[in-house]
Amino acid sequence: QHSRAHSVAIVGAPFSKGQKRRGVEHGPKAIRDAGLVERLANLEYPVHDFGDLSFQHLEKDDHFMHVPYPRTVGRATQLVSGAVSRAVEAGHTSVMLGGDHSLAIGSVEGHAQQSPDLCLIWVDAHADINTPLTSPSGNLHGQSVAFMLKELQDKMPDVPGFSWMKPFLKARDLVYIGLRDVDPGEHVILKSLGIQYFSMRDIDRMGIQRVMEVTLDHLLARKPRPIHLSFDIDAFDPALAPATGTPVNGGLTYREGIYITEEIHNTGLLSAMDLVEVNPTLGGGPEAVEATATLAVDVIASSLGQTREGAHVSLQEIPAPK
Ligand code: NNH
Ligand code: MN
Ligand code: MN
Ligand code: MN
Repeated sequence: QHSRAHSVAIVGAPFSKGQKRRGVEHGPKAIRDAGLVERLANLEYPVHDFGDLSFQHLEKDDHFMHVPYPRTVGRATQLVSGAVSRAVEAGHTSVMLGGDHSLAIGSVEGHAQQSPDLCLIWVDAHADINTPLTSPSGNLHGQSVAFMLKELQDKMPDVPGFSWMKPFLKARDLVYIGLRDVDPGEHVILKSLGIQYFSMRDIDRMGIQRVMEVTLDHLLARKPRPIHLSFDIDAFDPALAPATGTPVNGGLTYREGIYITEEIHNTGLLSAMDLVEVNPTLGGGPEAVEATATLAVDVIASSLGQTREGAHVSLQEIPAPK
């Protein structure tokens, strides 16, 4: 199956207050500097770069329990939601560049406003499904999915800043790939809601080909519907993606990561994606940062149809000498 060539909207989200390490707000610039727009232009898409959103930093934003910056993060996610919703409404495939992963609350919610039947593929070392009551760190980037899920509604306190949204996603419409650092509270949530996930151990056992077959079957067998891909760069092994806030050993290989995105592209159903947690102030130097940002560009280009086997869009025949 193959989709019509959608236009692509790039939405930069330079924001870092969903976690405690500054620098991830420079992720959008690092990814653009690694040649994102040029690489997508090679795919013959019309690319609209909408630039960076500008986030307000609220003066008075006290902790909620041990959760820092709840109102600032709530506002930021609301802004992202509006931008992604408008991009999808205008017919673009939305590409949100983070920033930290709390922004996905806004990105997936905004996408869901336009496509209420969407499904979500979360590629990450972490499950990001803590509630404020289970979170060891308090950081909102480790809680994004908990804000989305209908099944967790009565487990979530009213976090200041988030009254603009309601849970909109069912647990069966979500699949995780790449998990290897799951907190105890997250594990009980994954198990009690029966969420489909593939940890790195599952990838070791089954192979990435089978993982993608089961993932897409789980989400699309009943009916084809729009896909949201939320890709945390820390899903990759730290050897490949060192410039990120919480690296965890034993991550995806380059080929596993690209196979995931190729398979998602081949459904023709990708309608919005996030690429988050590239932090150019970490990783130990310019080479590490460039490697991480280039990898981010590879993930985005592959999600949007760049293939390893090559392609011929405007060429129909083998040229012969006259
Ligand atoms: N699970 C931890 C927490 O809740 C870490 C989350 N960190 C991430 N998530 N980078 O993708 O804080
Ligand atoms: Mn994450
Ligand atoms: Mn992560
Ligand atoms: Mn294609």
